[in-house]
Amino acid sequence: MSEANQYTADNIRVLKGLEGVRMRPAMYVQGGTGTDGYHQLLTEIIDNAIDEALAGYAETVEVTLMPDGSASVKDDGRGIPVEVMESEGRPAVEVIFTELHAGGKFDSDAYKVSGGLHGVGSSVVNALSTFLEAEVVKDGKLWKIRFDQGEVTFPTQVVGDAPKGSRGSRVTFQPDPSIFKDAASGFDYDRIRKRLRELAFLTGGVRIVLIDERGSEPRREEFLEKGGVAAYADALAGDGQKLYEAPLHLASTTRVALEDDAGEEEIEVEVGLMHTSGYGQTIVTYANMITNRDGGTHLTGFKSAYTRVLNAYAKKNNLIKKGDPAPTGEDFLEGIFGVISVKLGDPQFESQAKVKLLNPEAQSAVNSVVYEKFAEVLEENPKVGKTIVEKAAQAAKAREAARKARDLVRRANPLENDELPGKLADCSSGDPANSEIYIVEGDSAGGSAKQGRERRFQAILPLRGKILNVEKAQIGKILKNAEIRAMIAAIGAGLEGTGDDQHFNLDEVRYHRIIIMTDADVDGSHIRTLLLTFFYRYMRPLIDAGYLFIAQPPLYGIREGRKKDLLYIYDDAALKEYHKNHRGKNYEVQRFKGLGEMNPEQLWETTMNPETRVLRRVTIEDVLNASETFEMLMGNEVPPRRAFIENNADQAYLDI
Ligand code: TSJ
Repeated sequence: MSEANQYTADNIRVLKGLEGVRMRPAMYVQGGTGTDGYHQLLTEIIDNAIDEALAGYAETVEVTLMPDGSASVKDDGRGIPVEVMESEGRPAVEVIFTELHAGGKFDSDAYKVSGGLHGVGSSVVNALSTFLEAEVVKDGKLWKIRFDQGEVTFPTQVVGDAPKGSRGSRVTFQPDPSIFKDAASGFDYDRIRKRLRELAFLTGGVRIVLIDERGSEPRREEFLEKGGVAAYADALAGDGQKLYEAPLHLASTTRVALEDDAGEEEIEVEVGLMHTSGYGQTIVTYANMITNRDGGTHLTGFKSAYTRVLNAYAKKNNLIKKGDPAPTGEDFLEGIFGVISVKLGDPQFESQAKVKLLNPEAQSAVNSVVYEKFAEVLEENPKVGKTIVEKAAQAAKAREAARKARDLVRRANPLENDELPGKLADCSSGDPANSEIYIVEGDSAGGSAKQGRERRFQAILPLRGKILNVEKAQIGKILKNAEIRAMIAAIGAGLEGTGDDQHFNLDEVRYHRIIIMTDADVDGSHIRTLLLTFFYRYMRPLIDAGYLFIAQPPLYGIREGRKKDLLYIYDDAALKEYHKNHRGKNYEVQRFKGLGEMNPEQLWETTMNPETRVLRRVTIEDVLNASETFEMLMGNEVPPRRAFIENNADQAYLDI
């Protein structure tokens, strides 16, 4: 082939590749063509800039959301290479944005710890964008290349001079709305903000700026977390009572053997810890900056080394009194806030959603780093070691005491016998698959629900007032709480996570739809959060099985003129829409503050009738997002908790 023919053939091959991406976008973008996939494009570009910073060449990464739906990502690094690549006969920057498998130097070891789509990523973004522009500043020159629908429309060239000493890359792109049809609302500021805040913690020292140019006033926020994962753990602990001053930071890069004699690999391990006087366990895990909500090998490696170090430390320093129960691994973890971050070459996950890390080498890496560094930290900070062990010893004693108490009251304990709670209005069907239970806030709404329900398959359990925050109470106290006992007894399948031999048995669940129904106000969302936390900690299989739901009562009732029937409106967006379409303003809007404001018929009609109601199935993500810890940390509002709940009460469980 002549050189010219070779070039043409190459171009055709490239276009075919990108055409394939446009034809089957969901095959190339995790998250598909909806809102998730749309944001994944931005994540991919951001990760490339973050990589440059992590490699030590850039200090700042800036993300700007534009009024035309485009986004721009800028760094002050070395600049995307623009020189013509010998192997390809084209500028590197063009290859990066057009070759599905950008090979060679871009797959190099130094450049592959990003959480993005790796290699294929940037070209996939290009293929799915109406336009993409890359600007590169290096050696005093500004370079530019532009693509429209993936095709080069402005070839790589110098377009001007750049200020002396300036350098970096900027990529601007606009996701193609004809591909992302379900992502009409564009980039979600809060979602991106949350990710950037997370990245600031995970990169420890990279300055990340978010600018929104879409509103009437531009908005700008800066994230910089020099303390890295330790600052992250500290922030997670929030205003909980901390057991020592400075969060612990364990970090090292270690070389571990791969399985099947596949050689060795360097793995970067970073752990941040803060212990509190609370009773919950919050450990968040990341592989290559992707969160893994089900943990995996890194978490396993952490727990075993952590327990080993503390056991050895307690023994060596005689910290457990003779006759006292020995703390278990779980006891040592009581009240902990932790962040585990690993960076490895070829992360393997259990599912597409990357919820669980599988690499065995990550387990040995975390294990060895934590074993060495945690032991060192305790040696250097004997007060910290003593405090952690004393807290665990306390936990072990409390666990023992709770077990003894439970043994004593076993007869009268609704956890172990079949007696149903008095306030439960059970349904008559005995078939769990066709039975549902409404857990209702307040006796009065409970009363309406009892009257309004379809008795055959709908059971009602009213709860009185606030429910216990299970994150802040010891198991013995949790098991004594009347509201919690009533729920356990009504659901009928026990509970787990109590640190002894009890288990939750999904097969024994008496209702396959468990529906949380709370008021649409601040207290209502707080109660809902507490209930979600309870189900997450003690009946998680219920959530995994998809049995847990949130009822969606209407927020407003609209009376039009003299019409007798109310028109129900379920969210603020719908109300806005209604206002827009009814400018005569001959109608009256009533806001339902509580379920109690509806009579039994209304409650049935709007919220309980399976033919017309909308239920929201609860996912693990919902629970994690709703947990107070994450709200306080990642939420947007300044007096964090209540304001956040208030602002997001109606959105907290929407899949956005
Ligand atoms: F995604 C992307 F490719 F479009 C992209 C890349 C987007 C953004 C916003 C930044 C980047 C990027 C890439 N910033 N910095 C770099 N650096 C390199 O690609 C680079 C530069 C120099 C050398 C070298 O060996 O001299 C190597 C690399 C990988």
